[in-house]
Amino acid sequence: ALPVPPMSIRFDQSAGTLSPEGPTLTRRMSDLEGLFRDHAAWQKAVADGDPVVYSVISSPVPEIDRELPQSITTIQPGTTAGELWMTKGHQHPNHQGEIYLGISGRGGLLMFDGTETRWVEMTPGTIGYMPPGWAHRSVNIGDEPYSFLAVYPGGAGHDYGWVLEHGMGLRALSGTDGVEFVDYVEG
Ligand code: S6P
Ligand code: ZN
Repeated sequence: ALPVPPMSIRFDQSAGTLSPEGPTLTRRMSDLEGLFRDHAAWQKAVADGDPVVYSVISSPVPEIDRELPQSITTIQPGTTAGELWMTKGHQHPNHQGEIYLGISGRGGLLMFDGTETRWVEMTPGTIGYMPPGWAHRSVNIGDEPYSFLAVYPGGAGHDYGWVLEHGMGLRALSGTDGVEFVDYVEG
């Protein structure tokens, strides 16, 4: 990855693009294996068209030490057996902090340090802060796409295995009065 000059980066919300742009990523249901509590419902959703659950567009700032890359994640609204659609979730291997800024829609930021779970509700304008050592997952709690900006240390890395192994403490389900939380293991 090459260094980039000082620049302005434009987010076009209706087109869903950043310019200049960096890598983009699309995560479908099939990419979320082992994350939903109801495995059969997950399998059925994969067989049933394998919908896009979220996408991530990035600026060209490289993911290397001392840089500050940014990306915008958009999670589609939906549930799988009552569990709200979400990102895979990860831990930064070298325990570095990160910030999110809510852009549109309604979401939540679930954080887990291996012992405690915290939930931060995210609406447009909310800055969510993830201290070093807190794994994080984003959840769409509304009925429209939920988008947020992430700014993170370029050397932070993404450990997805940590979440597969330790979970996130709680799961976010769609309840009659909004979000309902259940224990991660028992569901
Ligand atoms: C990166 C930051 C976000 C996520 C994105 C997708 O540190 O936290 O850009 O990568 O929201 O989530 P995930 O868990 O699939 O990487
Ligand atoms: Zn992160």
